[in-house]
Amino acid sequence: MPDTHVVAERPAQDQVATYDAIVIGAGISGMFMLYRLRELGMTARVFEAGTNVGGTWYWNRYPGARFDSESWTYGFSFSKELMQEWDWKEHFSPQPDTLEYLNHVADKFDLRRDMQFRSTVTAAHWDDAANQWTVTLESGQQAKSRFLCTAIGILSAHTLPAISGRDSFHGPAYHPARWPHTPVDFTGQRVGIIGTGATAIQAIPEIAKQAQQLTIFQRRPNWAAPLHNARISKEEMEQIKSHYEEIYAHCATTPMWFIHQADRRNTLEVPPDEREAFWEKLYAEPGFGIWLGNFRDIGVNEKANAAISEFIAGKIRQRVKDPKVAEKLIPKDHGFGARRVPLESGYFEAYNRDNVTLIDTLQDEPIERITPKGIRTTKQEYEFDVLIYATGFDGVTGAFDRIDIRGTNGLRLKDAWAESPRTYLGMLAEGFPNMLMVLGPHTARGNIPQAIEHSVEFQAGMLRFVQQHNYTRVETRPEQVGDWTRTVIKAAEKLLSSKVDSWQTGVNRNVEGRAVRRVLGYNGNGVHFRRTTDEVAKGGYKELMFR
Ligand code: NA7
Repeated sequence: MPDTHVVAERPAQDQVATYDAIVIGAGISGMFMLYRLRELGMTARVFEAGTNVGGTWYWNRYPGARFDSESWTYGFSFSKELMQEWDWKEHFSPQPDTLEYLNHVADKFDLRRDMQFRSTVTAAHWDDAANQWTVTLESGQQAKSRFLCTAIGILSAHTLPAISGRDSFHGPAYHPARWPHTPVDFTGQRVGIIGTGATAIQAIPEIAKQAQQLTIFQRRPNWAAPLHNARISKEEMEQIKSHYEEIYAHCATTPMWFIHQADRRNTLEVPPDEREAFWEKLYAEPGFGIWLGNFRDIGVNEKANAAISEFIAGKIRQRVKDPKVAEKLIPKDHGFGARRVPLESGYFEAYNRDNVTLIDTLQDEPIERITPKGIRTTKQEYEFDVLIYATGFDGVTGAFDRIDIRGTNGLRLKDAWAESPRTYLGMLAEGFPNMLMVLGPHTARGNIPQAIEHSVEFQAGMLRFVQQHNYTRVETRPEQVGDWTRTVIKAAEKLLSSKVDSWQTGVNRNVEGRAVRRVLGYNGNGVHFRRTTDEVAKGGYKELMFR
């Protein structure tokens, strides 16, 4: 994207500018937060590490990157005009189109005027006497604000593999979340990729088409199901536009804010033939239906989960020609849906190509080290021209950990959350006044932009309340934080996903101290979450303390 738009000017180094609010991050969260702050008449500054807006869709430019959620439920819904003027081209938008959309939003609402790019926030310290935050950037520049809005995303702190020799490789090595801005040409290249999460599952079929040889180092396989993407015709888009209100209203009634609603029946109550037919239908349909529109007990009942897992395993066996490779691609340590289900477009068929090799690093050939030439396993050294570390993220709390955030009495957020995050609704943290989190830990997520809009609307309402009463400070009550933390932990207890290592349970062995599972999101029903926040707002925010 061109960086020629009007952007906020930097103040001279020795000036400390003061704003009503500072927003960290210019992704979907930060963009909408800025829009609402302006409406409230507040002065605001957005600091963003990248060179333009887009967040996740700015950084993740790897081949095959796209939505796994229906495009037409994934845009902003706050502006009817915006919804009517934007045409999604595909049911599951590819990254370049999504970034174009977000740039369109930034242009339309002239958002960049209050944004400063190439500005990584390294610290945010609360001054109790002044009721103010001081934010420090990597450059040393500082700014002050009454409110601090963290809009830093749940998957923004990317992690490289903690494998010895990692930096010794002579060729280019890329993490998908720091992909070059010009396309990488893999023609004639020997490519090695570590990781088989949602990112790799999107990238592998695309890279396989180009590379001379693609070698995939898989530690644990993931259950994946077909995306079934398609272009959206003009007529279809018109049809979608005329139904936006119903579509978004419908999403608001589902637990994860997607179009998919779980089937009310329990798996094993349904006769096997009928069950198979239902699963065949879901497997042939686009999107998350096979996961979120499945029988309601597949995520909590071991036997039900074993049945759907066996169905999906059968599909993998059908699609992958070499039975040994197929077996390696079938997860054995967790059931279908217990980790976020990656949606794929020809992923399993990629293993039928002559130029693709799967190395099972758990069962067959553990990686010993990365070498100047490539990757050495316990069996041999593989030589590569390019390496890709599709090794994921320090999810949810990782981006917070990378900023030195200090609240009252110098309390470090990282210490306060060492064992578990402690928040109220995932939006306010105990001991951190005037810090508002969009997509903070323990909030409801699901369909991310809808979660963002809901969260920003709640926070904007709260700020309006602050203005109306001439308050300067808002914070949580410890008892509310305790109650909410217990609610969140209880909601996760019965889920099979809580018993599996993943970024969602906070496990990332590439990061020190991240080997223990934690609950990082609110896994209850999104409908209940909306009700709870609406009641807090209607009741005059009695759960919060104002001064
Ligand atoms: P994921 O889903 O966390 O996947 C990361 C992958 O990298 C996963 O297969 C890991 O294996 C593997 N990994 C990580 N570290 C290593 C090391 N050191 N050695 C070998 N293999 C490793 O991240 P993604 O980027 O794919 O997707 C993140 C989310 O983005 C996704 O859920 C969507 O919501 C969008 P493991 O499974 O840990 O054995």
